[in-house]
Amino acid sequence: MNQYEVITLNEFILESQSQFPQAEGDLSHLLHHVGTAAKIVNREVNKAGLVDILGEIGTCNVQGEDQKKLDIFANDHFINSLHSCGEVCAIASEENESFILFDDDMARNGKYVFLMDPLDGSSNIDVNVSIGTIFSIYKRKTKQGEKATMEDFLQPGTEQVAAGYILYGSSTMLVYTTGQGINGFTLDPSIGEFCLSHKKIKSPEDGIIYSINEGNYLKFPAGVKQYIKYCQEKDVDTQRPYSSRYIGSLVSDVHRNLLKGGIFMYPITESAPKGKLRLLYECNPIAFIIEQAGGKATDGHKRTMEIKPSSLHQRTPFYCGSTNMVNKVEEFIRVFG
Ligand code: AHM
Ligand code: MG
Repeated sequence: MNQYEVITLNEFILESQSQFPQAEGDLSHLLHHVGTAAKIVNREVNKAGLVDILGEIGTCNVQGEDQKKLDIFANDHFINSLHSCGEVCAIASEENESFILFDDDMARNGKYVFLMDPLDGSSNIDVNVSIGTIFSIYKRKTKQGEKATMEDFLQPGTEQVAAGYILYGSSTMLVYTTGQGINGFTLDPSIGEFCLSHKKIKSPEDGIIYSINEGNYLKFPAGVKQYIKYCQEKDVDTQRPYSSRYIGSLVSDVHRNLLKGGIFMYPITESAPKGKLRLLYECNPIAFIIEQAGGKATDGHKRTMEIKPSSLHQRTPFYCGSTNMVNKVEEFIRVFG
């Protein structure tokens, strides 16, 4: 690659596919459609302040949270785009109580199920702060041609064939993995293409950033409180005190920590005894990305991707980021609970 060569997302996807002669191109086709949907959502996110698309639409999603107009827009666009690509037989979304079954002939033959949080960090929309989309792709368990069932969705994260996120930030980025490391693409608005900008991202083993909603401090388990204290203590060798950074948008917090080194934590609290974040379409895809970058993602005790899911909107506590930092908080949880 010379210094002037630009590799677009689509070129990269095709090039990666060509390294696997047995690949049929269906996953590539699907990823291409994810990129297209991301561009359309990005366009709306960018003009959200200009048109009357901000604010709540007055309905609630399945978690009882207010839905924003952009959430719905993103949800609809991803669903439509993935339906039309024909590779996906069903979709599960944070915004829909049960999964959406595509029951036409073409989609029934789709090999994959797609899970997503179409617009994560939605409390940030109205205030022009970064938000994201998270997605996770599995091969279906049921046979092609049959109707997809819940069994297709309730697979452990270790079975993911691809996962990624789109970050709508100061620039828009798409980061994804198919299990061969992770790569990041930045949207060049002048040509309307995602271009390879972050090749083979590696998570630093250590970091000096911790990200957690400290407003919940009093409700945290003792081990997490102790770990926060550890982060704040002075120690020259480990460069403590660490910096506290929390955007309140999982994608943005994880992306920053992935590039700079750090830990993101969303523990159980008294009011959320199972944690807040959803296993299937928030934690598993992020865990796949983080692990592919050499980092670690757990529920405080065990590997996130090995949790056997029992329901679509299942929640889990989540600790992810630089391996040594995640090991450290696990140590505190083991000792103090
Ligand atoms: P959302 O999917 O409803 O936007 O909620 C998920 C978000 C994550 O992006 C973020 O890490 C977390 O919720 C923030 O929660 P809190 O405001 O409790 O800190
Ligand atoms: Mg979310």
